[in-house]
Amino acid sequence: MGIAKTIRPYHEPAGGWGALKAMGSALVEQHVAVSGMATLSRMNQPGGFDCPGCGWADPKHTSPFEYCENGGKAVAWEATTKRCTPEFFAAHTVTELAALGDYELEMEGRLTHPMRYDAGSDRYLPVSWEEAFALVGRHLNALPDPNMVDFYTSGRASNEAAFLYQLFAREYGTNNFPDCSNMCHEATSVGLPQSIGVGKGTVLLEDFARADCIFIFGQNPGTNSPRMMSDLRNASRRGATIMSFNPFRERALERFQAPQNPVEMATLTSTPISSRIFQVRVGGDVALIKGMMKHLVAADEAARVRKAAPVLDWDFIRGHTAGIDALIADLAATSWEDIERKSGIARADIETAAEAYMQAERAILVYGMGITQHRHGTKNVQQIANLALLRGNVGREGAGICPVRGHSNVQGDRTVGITEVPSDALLDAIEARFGFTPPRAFGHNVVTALEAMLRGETKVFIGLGGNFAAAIPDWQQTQDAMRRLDLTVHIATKLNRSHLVHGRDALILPCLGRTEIDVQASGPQSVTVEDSMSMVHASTGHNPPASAHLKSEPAIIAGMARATLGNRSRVNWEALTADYALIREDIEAVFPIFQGYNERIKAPGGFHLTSTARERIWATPSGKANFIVCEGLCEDPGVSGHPLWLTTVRSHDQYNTTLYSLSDRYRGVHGARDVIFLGEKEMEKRGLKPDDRVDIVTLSTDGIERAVRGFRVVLHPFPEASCAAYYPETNPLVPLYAHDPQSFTPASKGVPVRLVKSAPATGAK
Ligand SMILES: Nc1nc2c(c(=O)[nH]1)N[C@H]1C(S)=C(S)[C@@H](COP(=O)(O)OP(=O)(O)OC[C@H]3O[C@@H](n4cnc5c(=O)[nH]c(N)nc54)[C@H](O)[C@@H]3O)O[C@H]1N2
Ligand SMILES: Nc1nc2c(c(=O)[nH]1)N[C@H]1C(S)=C(S)[C@@H](COP(=O)(O)OP(=O)(O)OC[C@H]3O[C@@H](n4cnc5c(=O)[nH]c(N)nc54)[C@H](O)[C@@H]3O)O[C@H]1N2
Ligand SMILES: [Mo]
Repeated sequence: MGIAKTIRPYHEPAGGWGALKAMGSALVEQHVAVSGMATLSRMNQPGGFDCPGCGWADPKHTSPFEYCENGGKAVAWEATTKRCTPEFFAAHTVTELAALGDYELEMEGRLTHPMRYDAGSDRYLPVSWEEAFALVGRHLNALPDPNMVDFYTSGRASNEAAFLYQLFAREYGTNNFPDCSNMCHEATSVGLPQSIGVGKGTVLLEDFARADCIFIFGQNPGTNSPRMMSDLRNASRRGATIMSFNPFRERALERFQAPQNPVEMATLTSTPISSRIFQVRVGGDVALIKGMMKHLVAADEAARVRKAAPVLDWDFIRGHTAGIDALIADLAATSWEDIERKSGIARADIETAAEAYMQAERAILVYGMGITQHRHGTKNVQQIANLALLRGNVGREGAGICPVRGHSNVQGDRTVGITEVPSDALLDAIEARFGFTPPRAFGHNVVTALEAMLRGETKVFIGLGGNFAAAIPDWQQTQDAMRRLDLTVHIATKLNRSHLVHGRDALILPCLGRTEIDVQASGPQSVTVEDSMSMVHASTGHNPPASAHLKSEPAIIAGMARATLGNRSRVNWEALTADYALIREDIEAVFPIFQGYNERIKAPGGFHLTSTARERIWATPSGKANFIVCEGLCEDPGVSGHPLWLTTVRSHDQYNTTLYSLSDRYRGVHGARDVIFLGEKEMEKRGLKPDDRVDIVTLSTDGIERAVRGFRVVLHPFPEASCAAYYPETNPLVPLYAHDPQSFTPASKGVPVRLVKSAPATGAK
């Protein structure tokens, strides 16, 4: 496709008619035009299902229009009438399928039968559920050590499925729970407990209606949590100050036309969202936030001299926190010159942002993957906490820290026990309830799981949803390691890359989706999920299952558990599968915060799992909230010189590794994903012009070459020393070693790279 067709700048606001049109075409493309609309009307409603898209909260589940363009795409994707049947698998070898793109694989539609890999014909062949479960049992029971198995979870699994899954793995004997969260908000789960004693956000949706100021760091709400746009729009219309910090000028951070608002739609007007977007350099957030804090401290000092009202909340700082002196000393030792150079933002601009923050009585600090997916991800998160604590913006109405979670139940999965570092309290409670002794040794996260696979120690991989092989970093090495496994098992709704990067034995186990009716022995079942604001609520599917051969996730887990553990199990798997209310009783017994679980989910909107920090109770060893100093400003002190930092981002038309189309409307890219966004200065430095083809090469420190080739240069107003390209196509560039040392989050938003003009052969497309 020529450049004119590929690159077409988008001048409209985010949302609006463009969003409605895009949702309509997603429904048509998936052949669900009529039933899809009926399905959508039940989304996020009482008695309906929870949107399988993002983890943003819902306003009490009462408005008839609680869905958005990308939620609509997620539902259409699941409710599609297309089917990926045994006939399809019979017609293609796995080698042939592996040559297809990710978009093409999932476009085959919903999986209909359990399938087992047959090496002789290089095909997946149908297998009965009983044989599939027995195969899992045989492999697991043949291993000398349960820690040779990894139990991966993707964050769409319900609380009920996730709880059963961890129970199965722990009774089998391992805490190996690599989780999509390890590549996502782990820096939050590790960083915030050190700062404020809890690894989750501290705000509720109603706080957005009261905040005077909302800062958004490294998060793209118009694409990844579009229901948040109505909260931002309302805040903007009330006069709250919104400012964003992002290398991209994301359209939805600029202006938004609410598809639900008849006046904006009819008059083609929109609401401005951010009063300023500060285009921070990739990896420049520590510098940026230190700059803001430096200004706050200076302004406070000046106010003290003038005997004016203090800028810092000293009552809060003295009564509730520890570590302020070290923080102030570090800020004093950090020069404005370094702050400007590293963040790419002028001092005056940083001061403007800090002034807006100072003037707000109540501020919310929102952040996403632009903050967490760095080598200093944990430190990044903690700088946001520092900024909040300086003005007592935690545990007050209209104020707080708001990490925006990814998958719709990633937070819930962690709450109900998917963790590789279980507390004694959790293990004791499991033992007390079920009577088996769970293992105490900590297990694998994503990075350590991959390292163990590379060393050949791991033999079996089981995936509860997700697309592990595509989501992980360093494909060249890591996918090879996956191919050497004895058995790979994937519980999935659609065919994806992970099913083709398989072990010697391999199973694809197709499951019901969230939109579908789930009937078990006691009748139709509901599941529960927890959103980004810690609200727990029920989700009930209404569509007929995509195939009569599907099983629910809890039933599949129970089937594997029974086949593996047999009579030695202390868990009544059959009873739990027959009635999910019994699973919730078990969850409540193990986690007392779920007290009254089955009753409380009957309330529309569900119930809130209280957060201690919200009550200003600090569950830290010191009993105080902690200011935590980040030494220096650098992403990666090991990298010398001034490299170009690559960030890997989502387009508007993808859900993680699922591609809805090859376009990215708001950023003006159509029909192509092999592009690299580059600012004018960085292009000039390299003698590049738009449409040139380049190879992107990682500045690896382990001597291994990591490159992707023939990427098309797109001129974009991007900051210096920074560039961006799409995930997952650029995952081969992210070295496994390049992770945050504390949270082990791969640094997929900060890869040091160089660009090389592509050889003509790869360039001529
Ligand atoms: N439609 C849709 N919804 C989704 C998803 C999806 O793929 N599609 N994914 C779900 C999941 S699992 C997650 S985790 C969330 C992800 O949602 P987001 O957190 O929004 O994730 P990204 O789009 O990867 O990146 C976020 C933003 O960070 C910016 N950024 C990149 N590098 C930096 C940096 O160094 N500093 C700063 N300040 N900003 C930076 C990018 O330009 C981008 O605007 O969304 C969830 N919801
Ligand atoms: N370079 C780079 N890498 C990244 C990121 C990045 O920004 N840059 N982001 C990271 C993040 S934030 C995340 S969360 C991970 C995502 O990693 P994953 O969660 O592993 O990946 P997804 O793409 O969300 O998984 C999609 C697959 O899930 C299956 N699926 C969908 N719905 C269901 C269901 O209801 N049940 C079951 N059992 N299966 C279902 C389908 O088969 C589909 O193909 O990727 C991470 N990797
Ligand atoms: Mo995520």
